[in-house]
Amino acid sequence: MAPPATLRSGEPDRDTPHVIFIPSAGMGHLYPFFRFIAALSSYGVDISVVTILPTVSAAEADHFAGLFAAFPSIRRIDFHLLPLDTNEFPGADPFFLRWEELRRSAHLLGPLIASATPRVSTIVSDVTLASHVIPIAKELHIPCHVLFISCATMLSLNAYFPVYLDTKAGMDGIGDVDIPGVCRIPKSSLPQALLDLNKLFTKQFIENGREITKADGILVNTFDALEPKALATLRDGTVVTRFPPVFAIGPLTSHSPAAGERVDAGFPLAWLAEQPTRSVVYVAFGNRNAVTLDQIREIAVGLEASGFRFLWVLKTTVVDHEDTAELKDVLGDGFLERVKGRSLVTKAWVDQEAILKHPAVGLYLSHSGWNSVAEAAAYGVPMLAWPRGGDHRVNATVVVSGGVGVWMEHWSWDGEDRLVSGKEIGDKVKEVMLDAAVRARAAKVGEEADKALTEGGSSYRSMQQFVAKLKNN
Ligand code: UDP
Ligand code: G50
Repeated sequence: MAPPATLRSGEPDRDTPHVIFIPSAGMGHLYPFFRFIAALSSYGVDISVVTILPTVSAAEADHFAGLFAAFPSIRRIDFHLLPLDTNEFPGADPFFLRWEELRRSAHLLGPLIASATPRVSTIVSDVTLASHVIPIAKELHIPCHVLFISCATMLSLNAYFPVYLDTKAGMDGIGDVDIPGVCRIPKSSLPQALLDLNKLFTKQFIENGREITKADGILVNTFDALEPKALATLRDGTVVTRFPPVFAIGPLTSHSPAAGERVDAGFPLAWLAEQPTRSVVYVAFGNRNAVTLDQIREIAVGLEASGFRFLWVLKTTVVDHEDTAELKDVLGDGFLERVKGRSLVTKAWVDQEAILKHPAVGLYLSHSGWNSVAEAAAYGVPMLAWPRGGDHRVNATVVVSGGVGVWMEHWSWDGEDRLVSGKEIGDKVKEVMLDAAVRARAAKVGEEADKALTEGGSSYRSMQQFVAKLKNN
């Protein structure tokens, strides 16, 4: 998203806004932050980023280092967490625990923000920390924006869920949630944790949902043409009254290389470069494992049976540095040998955006994590959504309504011990790969995404409005 000439500035002057970013944990949360920071940095804004080291995963540490290397003028504000007694949360997800550590240390951010120079003019917080950061911002009389890393439909659920609890449930448990003006989310599509009000994630989600209504604005990684209804109803107060301004600034993408530009060097792009146009099924379920070993084996059967080339990014643990499994053990005897040449399976961190941008990719079999959906939308790659947990089913509703792809609603997700057979997976992959209508719809979404980001487009204008607001503070 290139800034307009009038906003491009040289040396920062005393009127230059200073934005302090407070990101959370997990690549799905850091990627949109880093992309937004990169976009904002070209608008002549002073930027500081609160950084917690060590990170939970190796990928997060690598990407923090990459951000500061690429943007030497961005200040790193080191932040040390108070120790958390993890025995309080047996079996909790390591990323949710980090969110909780951050939330419980958040009061220490106040002095850090107050003493930052030049004076902080706006805070941009991750949504997972919002209920702790917004009150601090209010105390300091500094405006606070929330960067919402999921879709606008999920934002509407986050904002409405506390209202839903106040008005109805609690007494007879959580049911379908009918978000005013947006859609009805069946109980079976809610993030699983929300069915249990005692879960750590649920407590955070409810507190954050209540507090984001008091933010000065919400930035969302989506665009008007993808989620017209959710955005319109959030903005007109139908979801909750007096909701803050919503800036739909997506799809957030990296700035180099430019869309359409081919970078075929390196792994696995060099391999992709040798494959015919739209011949490859890209398979990835996010930056952390979300699939059982038995299901991985069925996916392998399905991909092999589909007859198509595939590029499969396979993670076998939640945290990357614990992933020591050998692919040949995970996939079973002979699989890698049989598919060699026509396919690639890797456990490495890949540049997913470069993969989705590559013309050899014809389909993305995905867990429908929101960043992945936004990237597929940005590059017009059809998605076969197989939600695994959390917000994925809500995201998958947008995959369908927005035209990004199709969703296998009856395929099981985390916690349901039903295997989807290799035959079913293979048949569906084949069917969607050959479906010209699905491909055409996804391509149209890619065009809409381009339009949104180009001068005059909806996301471009939202970004300008946000920057103008920063400069007026
Ligand atoms: N990603 C990547 N390389 C990998 C794994 C993931 O670039 O090897 C990126 C992916 O492009 C996306 C993010 O990591 O931007 C994952 O976020 P998403 O919301 O899709 O899912 P999550 O991993 O949080 O479930
Ligand atoms: C991660 C996850 C499950 C999940 C979500 C994740 C979201 C995103 C929005 O990010 O729903 C969100 C809002 C408030 C909050 C946490 C997350 O407290 O594993 O559903």
